[in-house]
Amino acid sequence: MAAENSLEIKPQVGIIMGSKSDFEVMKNAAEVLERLQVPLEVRIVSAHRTPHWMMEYAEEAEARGIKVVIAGAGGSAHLPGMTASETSIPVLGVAIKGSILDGLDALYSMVRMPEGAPLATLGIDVAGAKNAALFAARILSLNDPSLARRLSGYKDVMRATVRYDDGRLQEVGWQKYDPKG
Ligand code: RP5
Repeated sequence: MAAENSLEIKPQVGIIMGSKSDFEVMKNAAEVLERLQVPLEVRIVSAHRTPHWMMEYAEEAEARGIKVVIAGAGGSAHLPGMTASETSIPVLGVAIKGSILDGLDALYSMVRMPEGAPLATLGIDVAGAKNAALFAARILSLNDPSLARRLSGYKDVMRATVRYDDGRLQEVGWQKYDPKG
């Protein structure tokens, strides 16, 4: 019903991945955005197995209210680049490590985009996925002061964690320090 639909929170970030095998990495991006209260959607969109669906997603994302796409893929990794080619909104690529070549194949594929089709490439695997989420949030925070405050709080927690870790290291001494403890 129209009244119900108007209350729906539209996703602002679209997280897409080439395969369900990318999920364990890409869910890290979703978790960061959820923590920052950024509305998101998570979809499986394969450049090679569902090329028409990929184009449809890229063509319609902006009109559906998506402001940034985070695209993760491994291997030849065409999804992020092709999505960046079709849409005008920012696309952030995450290279998935996969079972061979350590993710360098996907990373090189993403950083070799030709002039005119910009794809921001954030890195490989979990750190790449988390940083893609933080970068997406930074883009959105330019027009959202309360998100900017939440991002600042995220940094505060990070800083406090490092200071706590250092405090523990000093307390027990490096000879006895257990980083997992
Ligand atoms: C890519 O191929 C996907 O992004 C995935 O990283 C990789 C392997 O996919 P599966 O064979 O595991 O489905 O398109």
